[in-house]
Amino acid sequence: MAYWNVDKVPYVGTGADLKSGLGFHYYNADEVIGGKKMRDWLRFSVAYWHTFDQRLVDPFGDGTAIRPYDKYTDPMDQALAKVDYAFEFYDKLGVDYLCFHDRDLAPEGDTLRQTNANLDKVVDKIVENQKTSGMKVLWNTANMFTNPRFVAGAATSPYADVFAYSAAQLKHSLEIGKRVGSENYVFWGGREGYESLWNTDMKKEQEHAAKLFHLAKDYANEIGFDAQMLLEPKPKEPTTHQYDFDAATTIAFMKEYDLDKDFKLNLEGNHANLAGHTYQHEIRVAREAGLLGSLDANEGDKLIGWDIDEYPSNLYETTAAMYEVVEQGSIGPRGGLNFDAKPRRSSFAPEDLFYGHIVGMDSFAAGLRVALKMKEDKVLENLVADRYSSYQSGIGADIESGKASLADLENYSLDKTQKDLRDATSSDHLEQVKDTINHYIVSVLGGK
Ligand code: XUL
Ligand code: CO
Repeated sequence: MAYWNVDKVPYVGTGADLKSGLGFHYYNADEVIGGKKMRDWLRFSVAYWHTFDQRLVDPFGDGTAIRPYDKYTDPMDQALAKVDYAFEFYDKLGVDYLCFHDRDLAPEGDTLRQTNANLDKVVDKIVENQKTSGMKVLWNTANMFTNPRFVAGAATSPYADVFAYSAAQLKHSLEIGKRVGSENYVFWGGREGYESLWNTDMKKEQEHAAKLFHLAKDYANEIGFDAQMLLEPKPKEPTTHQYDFDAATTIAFMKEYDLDKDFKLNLEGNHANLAGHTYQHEIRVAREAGLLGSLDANEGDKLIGWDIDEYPSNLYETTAAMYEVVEQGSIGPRGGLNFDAKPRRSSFAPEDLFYGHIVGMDSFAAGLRVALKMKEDKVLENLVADRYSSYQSGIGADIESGKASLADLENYSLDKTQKDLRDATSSDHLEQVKDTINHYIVSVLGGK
């Protein structure tokens, strides 16, 4: 039976009619580029929450989404039916991975025991569908931010019962991760932060957050759930300050609490922007620390101040992100690109879920093609090597090797004139570099 009124999305390439509609122009799943199939470079994943549950609400308005399973009025009937819609969606789109929160899948009961029973029924159906489709789970997670019990956090809640409940919820979520074979397990601490420092014991809250992460990893080891653990930074929203602020802050936290051996980072475009960074910056920081785990694919909007989770379409940003990925050789040991993204409130039709993923997948596929070509031609590599070449000999080599003391450097510098130091620098021709990048984007994609 066809649940979505859309055909399987074909690869049409760039030769097709510009307005040809549903089709990939740059994403050709089985094409080998840079030594790997595109599907293996990108490992695209569909986010259950935004794709199947999101009603397209915003802070000022109700949801506008029209979804084909709205006809099911009983929440459990709808939850079970949605699994069928989801798996047909994955097949038609041609993705290999899905991601979900526990609460995306099934309604809560009054007790955790009842909630777990609802959830297990839906997970049974997901496991069945995985067997027939081969779909894999990139990561799962526990939603510990929506229910009012998490008003002041989950692990960082001042209320011990809430910590205990969160740990219990997490335990079941890890068991589900094992059942569905999740390759990673994500923690996004939506409410693990504070509204005000005046009533907050920040040290205690951060110790509690670390405690729950350690408990989770220990339990995963105990049950043989071999997922890569990931922390997902975000600076704020819904809290005024979230402890996992950005990549650098989270890495410092991981090192302080001895989590950096077992955890890596899941980085998201719009979160980077909220922290005052580019996506590329966040990926670079994680990559250079050896802690890049996976990516949530979306983008923000310069004109809107909140997390809008827009499908990525900015080729400049996707090229920059994929440049870092190509540099690392992969997104992460088991990473992928999960579309933590939703349509705008005005694109409320069911097929817009396809268009959104198509523009996102095509944008990252395009970025990958450009980044690989830039890397192959060593454009930026040569430029960067040249920029730092003064460290290869003379005083630069002495600085690098640790041979030069402050006294040596004083001796070397004392009689250098203003002109000598001006002559030691040279223009980086940054505008020319940017023109080169534009030229790569246009020519690589145009020639494809
Ligand atoms: C929220 C966000 C979450 C996490 C998973 O901004 O990104 O959807 O990815 O909880
Ligand atoms: Co996310």
